[in-house]
Amino acid sequence: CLRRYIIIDMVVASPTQIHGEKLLAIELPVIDLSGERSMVSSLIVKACEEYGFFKVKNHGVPHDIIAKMENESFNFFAKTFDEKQKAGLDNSFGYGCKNIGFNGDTGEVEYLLCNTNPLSIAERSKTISNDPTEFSSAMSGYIEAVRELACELLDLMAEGLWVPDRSVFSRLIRDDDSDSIIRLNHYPAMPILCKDKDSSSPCNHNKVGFGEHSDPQILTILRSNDVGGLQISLNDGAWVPVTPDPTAFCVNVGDLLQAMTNGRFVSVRHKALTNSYKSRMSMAYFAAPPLNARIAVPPEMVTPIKPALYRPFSWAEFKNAAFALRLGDSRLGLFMLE
Ligand code: GA4
Repeated sequence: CLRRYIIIDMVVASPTQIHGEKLLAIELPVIDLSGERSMVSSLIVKACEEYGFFKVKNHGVPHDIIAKMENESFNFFAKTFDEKQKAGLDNSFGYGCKNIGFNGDTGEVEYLLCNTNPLSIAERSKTISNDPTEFSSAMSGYIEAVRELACELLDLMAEGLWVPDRSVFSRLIRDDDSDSIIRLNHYPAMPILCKDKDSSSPCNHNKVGFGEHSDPQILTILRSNDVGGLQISLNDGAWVPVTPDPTAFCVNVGDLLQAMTNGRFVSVRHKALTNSYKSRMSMAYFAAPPLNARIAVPPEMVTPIKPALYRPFSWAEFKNAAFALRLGDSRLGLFMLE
């Protein structure tokens, strides 16, 4: 059974509670990739349909590759603001602080956003690290390993969906022109300040690090340190805190995968809150197709009972729409058929 809810008593203040919102503690499905293949693929499909999120263990990404990347990320964010600004934003890539996207969204986060192309990583590393070769090798090694994991998961999804072309999704990411990106996030600890000391209501306003949104790409592979903050939205409006687990990856369906599965998989809205005591670090790989890729449903997934929900579109078209909107806006609606 995948679904296990525990309702948290709202009277008790906890760092993950948000004032006035229904909050559920849920255990996301944890899928062991070393299990029997057909069982693993059907568990993944079920998780993508029910939650759009799941965790994977025995994922095959070597510990030293993760540790090396996390160490580089830690060293970068430990630099002074002036030093970090040398990797400053150009066309949304590079170092950013508090500003998210181009349309006025903000959050308590600083980040490094990079294209995953090896040449552009080598070039950008010169502005990021005092030892660019080391940084570039850590990042390229990490990207290669998580791309492999993303492709494996996408193949398992195609198998679980009984799509005859098993690499229909992963092919888009393996493409040399794939527009995949990587984002290193640092959410500094943000003490909660109680404005009204005499109030009987608990002080539970954790600041928003990265506001509510869905990921536009195909699949996101997220790794965080042992500090919580990620919350996912269930369709009844409840927010679910995800327990951090540095030994696992948290995987979520993006908008494109929702479109390519004709709405069977859900691209679920999520957000990251800051922690009041500890800083949170996360590394997100956003698996995306080439800009000119045509995003369409495999024909087997369209039936008279389940007619096509979205018109075919290119990733460039979708990406432009996403970047023209605010972070929390819904984008797939623009591509829905009548
Ligand atoms: C959400 C997922 C990734 O972090 C990201 C974000 C991007 C940005 O931070 O510049 C976006 C956001 C994300 C969705 C809508 C647009 C674009 C900010 C924003 C307002 C890098 C991505 O690809 O889309």
